[in-house]
Amino acid sequence: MAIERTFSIIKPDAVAKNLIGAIYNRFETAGLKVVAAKMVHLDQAKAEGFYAEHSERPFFKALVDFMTSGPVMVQVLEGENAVLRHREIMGATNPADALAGTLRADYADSIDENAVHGSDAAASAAREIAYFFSDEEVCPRTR
Ligand code: RTP
Ligand code: MG
Repeated sequence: MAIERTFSIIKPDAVAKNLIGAIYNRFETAGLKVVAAKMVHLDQAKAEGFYAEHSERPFFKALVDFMTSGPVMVQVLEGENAVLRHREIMGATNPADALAGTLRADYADSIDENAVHGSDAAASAAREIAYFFSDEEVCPRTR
């Protein structure tokens, strides 16, 4: 299986609950290496651009309001089959549907405030990494 990279956000609810370290521990235990990271507080334009694919959905305004409500941690994760592996450890979008032991089952309160984001495909991972990180901010590949 090829080594790939994916994009992750620890959302404002999880940052506010002091869960950054716990969530990083889950990534690392799952074999996902942090190869870039920073804390940012999204403004409305940055959040709207990130979730542009959902701009016509009824939950869009609430999603943007939530994502701008406090700082987030953004990171690039590297590992075998990283996009799918990361989605597996995140769990379903709605924490009520998320498997036990996933990040959303353990740390999310609702579908609107669901703790983490992860890219859903290799193409979106590349786009999302470039939306937040310059080339110099991401560690070069070593393997
Ligand atoms: P994300 O993009 O944040 O990783 O989440 P996801 O792929 O699991 O879900 P997606 O369909 O991309 O939706 C993005 C975010 O919008 C909110 N949402 N609310 N009320 C609803 O029906 C609804 N559906 C989606 C969630 O917060 C979701 O994470
Ligand atoms: Mg999504």
